[in-house]
Formats: sequence, structure tokens, C-alpha cells
Amino acid sequence: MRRRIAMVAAVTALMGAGGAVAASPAVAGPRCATGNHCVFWGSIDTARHSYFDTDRDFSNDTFNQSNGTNGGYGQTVNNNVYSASNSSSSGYESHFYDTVGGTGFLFCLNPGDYVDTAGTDRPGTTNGDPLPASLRDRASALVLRGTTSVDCY
Ligand SMILES: [Ca+2]
Ligand SMILES: [Ca+2]
Repeated sequence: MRRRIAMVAAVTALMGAGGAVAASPAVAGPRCATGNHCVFWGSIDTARHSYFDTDRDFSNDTFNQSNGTNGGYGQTVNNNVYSASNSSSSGYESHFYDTVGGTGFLFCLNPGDYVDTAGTDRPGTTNGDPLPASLRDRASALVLRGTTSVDCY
């Protein structure tokens, strides 16, 4: 929450000083190209799939992008997501769900934030934390949402 307040303050300051500023500045998550919402088979250094928009069915997607060690390349995304990174260029949160179709909320990421199972922190709800074991290998759908009151990573 502190981080979000700081960002709002920074944007407000920029607008006051410069005038025209893009409404939603790009915020890049690690290992994920601008504008995308990325999922990884293992840590954020393993094979990746990049989503540009909502996708309510992971069963027809694979980890099809080389990235770091390439572990998991070619595997199905469905029920195989261990880590994720949000590089939205439009301020969208990434919300992940347990079932194809998009029900059973699991977790969400704020723009620019990520979860990494190789992270050294204990599982929690802070940017960069590992995803708790109970939420790994479960995501089956991604829904992009504008700013919500949900406590995201
Ligand atoms: Ca799909
Ligand atoms: Ca699932």
C-alpha cells in the first residue's frame, strides 16, 4: 500500500510540473515484455508464456518462449504456473483463477509487480515474494482488471 501511495504522489507531482503526462505510465515487471502479463513454468528464469489480454482458458497455451534456463518449455500452462510478472502498459492488474472460464480467485499482481518461486523472502503478499505452495500449479485463467481494492502482490 505504501508503494501505491508513493506512485500516485509521483505521478501527481509530474502532472503538476509538466502538464501532459500519459494517464497510465508503463510499469515493467521483470522478465516480461512491456504490455504483457507473463507466467512461468518455474522461477521467472524458466520458460514463459506472455498474455497481452484476458485469457480464460490456459489449457490451449504452452510455455512457448525461451527465457533463461528454458525449464518447462513446451509444457501446458494450465495448472503449471509457478511464477508470474505483470508488465502492463495500461495499468491493469493480473488476476489469476483456478478454473478455466475464470472462477475461483487465486492471486493477483499489481502493474510492475511479480511473484517468483526462486525469491528468497518467505511466501507473503509483497512484490517479489514466492507464490505460496498452496497457489502453485493451479492457475487456469487470467483476467485483466483496472485498479481494484483486492490486496495484490
Ligand atoms: Ca488460452
Ligand atoms: Ca486450475
